[in-house]
Amino acid sequence: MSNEILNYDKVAEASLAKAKRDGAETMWDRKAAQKTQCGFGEAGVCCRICAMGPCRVSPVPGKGAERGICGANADTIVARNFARMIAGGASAHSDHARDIVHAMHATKAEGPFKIRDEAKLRRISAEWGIEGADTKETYALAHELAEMALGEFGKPFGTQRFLKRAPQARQDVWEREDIAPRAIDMEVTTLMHSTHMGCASDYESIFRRGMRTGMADGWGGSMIGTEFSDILYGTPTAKASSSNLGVIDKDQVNILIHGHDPNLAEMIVLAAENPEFIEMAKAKGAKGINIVGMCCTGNEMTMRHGIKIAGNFYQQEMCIITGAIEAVVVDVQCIFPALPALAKKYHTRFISTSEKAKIAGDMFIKFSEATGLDNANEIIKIAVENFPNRDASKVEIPDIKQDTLVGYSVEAIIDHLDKVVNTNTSDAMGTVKPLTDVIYAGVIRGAAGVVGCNNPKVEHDYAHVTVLKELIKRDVICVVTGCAAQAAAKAGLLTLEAKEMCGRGLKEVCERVNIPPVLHMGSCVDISRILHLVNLCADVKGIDPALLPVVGIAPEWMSEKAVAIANYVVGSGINTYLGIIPQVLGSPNFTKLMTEDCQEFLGAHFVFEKDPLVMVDKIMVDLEDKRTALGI
Ligand code: BF8
Ligand code: SF4
Repeated sequence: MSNEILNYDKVAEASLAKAKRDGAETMWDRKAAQKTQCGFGEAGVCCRICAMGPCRVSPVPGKGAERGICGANADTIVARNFARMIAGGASAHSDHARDIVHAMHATKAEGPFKIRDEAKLRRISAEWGIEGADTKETYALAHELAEMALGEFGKPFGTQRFLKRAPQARQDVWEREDIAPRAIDMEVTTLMHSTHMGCASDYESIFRRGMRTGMADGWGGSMIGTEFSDILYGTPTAKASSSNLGVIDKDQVNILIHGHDPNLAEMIVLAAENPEFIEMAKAKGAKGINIVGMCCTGNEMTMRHGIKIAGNFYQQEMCIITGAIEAVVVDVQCIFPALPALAKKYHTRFISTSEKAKIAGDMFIKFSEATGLDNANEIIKIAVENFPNRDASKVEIPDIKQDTLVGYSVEAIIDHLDKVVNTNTSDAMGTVKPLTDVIYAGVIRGAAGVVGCNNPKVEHDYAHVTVLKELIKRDVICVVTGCAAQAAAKAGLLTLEAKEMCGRGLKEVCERVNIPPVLHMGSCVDISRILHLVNLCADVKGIDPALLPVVGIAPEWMSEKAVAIANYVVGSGINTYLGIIPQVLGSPNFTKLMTEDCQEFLGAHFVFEKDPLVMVDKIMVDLEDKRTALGI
């Protein structure tokens, strides 16, 4: 096992050494077993869309087979493979959102699924044109809005309702280029159809359809997921939390919540407050119940409740290896199928809860809105009863944790800006204008959304943290979500003290507004919060967001969801920097379309750059070019 790429992370070394002692297999062992990864797959030129194949065309033009059996060339094969990743990613985000909407449809005043942000319910209802949004009875309105939202997935006509949030100039681009997404399911289905054997072969046409499907994710599924979760569980406000494996407490019953959908996790957090369970835990010899989060379920719960962050994607095995987790509870997405077998090396119970993500190997407890709180109670009981089974000789929790600030929804950011504006000027309150103003004034040179996963192709967290540190040093304010946010949390960047790492301008802004230079905006569906924020800033000036000095960055991405995200960010006019090269290089034409040509019709493009320091240099040139073009 090569540990070179783990050097950056101090937790990893000890944790993996312990795994070895315990005879536990990790992702690093499996990565080594994979040996050299397939060059055809890496270049995107392997096609197994039909059973005449698999066909592999040459990743190097002019060498070897140039076409599959049906005649598809590298351009078509690469475009189709890439498009199908977008379809996978858009489906995952959007189907998650649909479950949130169903939960909203099941709300009742007497709970446990109830409306917690009524003002937002009424605001979104008014935005979507529901008559009587101000006056209707809360739950009648919630059910009406939920039904309307379900229509966004399958309505036969029209485009996504949230598109109207963008400035007119951007909406015009979408209309002109025919990338305004229609019903979410329709976009995914159409894309799967287009990329079926013997359908579209024109790579640009496939790219555009992929882009529209990505847009259905960002402005449809993800935005619905975020906004409706806020209505159900509360819009996040700034709060303190802590992060890294050290948040696991050897004296308590530790429950790890992992995945993406907050519906069950909310019930678990609610149920864990029950004094009966605390007493039960004490009777078993524990001091209490400690819920810790991972991946985006962790992000959802830290944003709304300050739940401690055990780590990001690549630490999911390390949590179990501490030997101190009584139960791992998972919902959907980014969960290693390896976890149940790893859990069996310890006393840990592994509980999967979604039929969409039933994971073989230990327990399955079927979650539904009707039984949600009962499911949560059962899970907590299992965890508490498992505490005495813990083997003290196997417990080793790295003594590393970092205080962190979380909870920066768009509303929370505006709230912080208001507090400054209110005391110092007569500017309008309740807007992002002060943020746009400091960018235009040059105090801040620009803004970056840093998002996405971990990937064993690179040093873990190194790219995230390097990009963030270098950008804030250069007065670029950063917002983060997903596993990038958790990397930032562990590195101490989500603190007020991190202002000391900033350039002079950003430091002053952090001091005046009382915010960290890197703001945790939530889970990966919450990249829709970033979209909303950027579009509000553009709206202040009445311009296309493509003109703003703003970039999107995914330094260590790995999932199909990240591909969908990158597409909707570019489609929204924001240049997007990818630290992991997507599997498209087998088609120089498609690569050029992504990295250059699409600039012409979308006003934005992708940039592939593995080296985070070189990436930052490129980003600074990009931001300064945008500033020059704006005359600021
Ligand atoms: O949706 S950043 S590894 S946890 S895919 Fe997964 Fe990637 Fe993490 Fe969240 Ni997003
Ligand atoms: Fe081969 Fe064409 Fe079938 Fe793909 S669709 S597997 S290239 S024959």
